[in-house]
Amino acid sequence: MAVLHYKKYEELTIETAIAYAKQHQLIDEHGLVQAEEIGDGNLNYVFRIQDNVGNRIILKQALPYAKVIGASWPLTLHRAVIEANTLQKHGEFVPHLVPKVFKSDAELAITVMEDLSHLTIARQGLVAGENYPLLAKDLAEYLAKTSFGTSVFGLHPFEKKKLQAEFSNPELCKITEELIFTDPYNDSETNNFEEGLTEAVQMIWANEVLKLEVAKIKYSFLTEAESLLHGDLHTGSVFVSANETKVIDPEFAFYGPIGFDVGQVIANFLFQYITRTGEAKQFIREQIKTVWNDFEKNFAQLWQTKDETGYATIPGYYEATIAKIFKDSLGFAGTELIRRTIGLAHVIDLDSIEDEQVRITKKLHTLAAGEQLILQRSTITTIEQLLYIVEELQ
Ligand code: SR1
Ligand code: MG
Repeated sequence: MAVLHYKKYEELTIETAIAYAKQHQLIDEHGLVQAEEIGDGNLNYVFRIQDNVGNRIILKQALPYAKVIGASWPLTLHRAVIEANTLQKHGEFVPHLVPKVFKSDAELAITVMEDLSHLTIARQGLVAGENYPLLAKDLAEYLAKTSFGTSVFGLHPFEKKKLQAEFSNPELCKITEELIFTDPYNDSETNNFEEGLTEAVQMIWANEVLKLEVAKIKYSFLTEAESLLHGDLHTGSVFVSANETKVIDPEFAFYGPIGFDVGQVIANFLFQYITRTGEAKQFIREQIKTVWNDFEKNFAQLWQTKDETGYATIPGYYEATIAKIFKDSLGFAGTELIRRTIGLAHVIDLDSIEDEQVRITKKLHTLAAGEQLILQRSTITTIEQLLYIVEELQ
């Protein structure tokens, strides 16, 4: 057996990951073990390890660079601590919707957690045509309970400020600031789009009205420390089955505007809404309505029952707050639609469409929807209106 004597960070191999798990009694020390590296994300190693007496764990290690780019893009290891602490903090509000954390090791940037491999990554399942009846409802509950519970509406301001400092995550936020709010609107090297989109992309780069609105949305992301967000809540960050949902991977967590997480969820359902047809499309339509309506229902209930700071007693404040979150969500959803189509990090919902003509048409639809959500975010007031606008752009 490989023996670990780490004093400082070192990248794990399958052998040393097993050795680590044994040393820390996370699996049976003497039994037979199976392990594989299953990470398919952009940033980390993910080892699934199981022994022959029924223990199964996930051992995730942050790399000191972005795996998707290579060593030329260094990245803080502290994100592993942010991830483990966020899973635990969010777990206080929605224990059934996040994986259990067994161990967090800041030195080696390791988080050991519950193995969820009986579930499917939501994006993969959705792209394969699956429908998950609980997904939208569960995500709405996660969004409402984590955002309310970590905001000044649900926490004493001292506690909120303490958490805000603890979850400072500037390097990961910088990735979002550049990849979502800056690069897609400029001729940046990180952009990645196919030739058939060139004209549309150049129109985005030349659209000063759009760029002004994106600048305002970016400012909100940079400055509005409302709640402890997941920070990267796309459908690749969710494990799901017909009767279970688990939100994973909150390494981008930070204190930001509530609408950022909500908007990312809506946008990632919109990729499915735009790419599906017929009944399957209608199913997603209902899921998108559920995301917003259940988010609002949960948030309103918390507002009425768990108000920490007295805002619930001020007539009109709830309405103003929820309207702001809705408007922010539309703006953030719009920027997510655009960046996933022409920026660095794409989605298989679009890229896996084999027919080039269909793929380009869907991507143009996504770009148009993104633009309209950004530009009309102050005048769209209901989720049905949003869906109508997206549909009309077809
Ligand atoms: C270099 S990281 C690229 C993207 O992957 C992550 O999941 C985030 O979405 C980030 O924007
Ligand atoms: Mg991730």
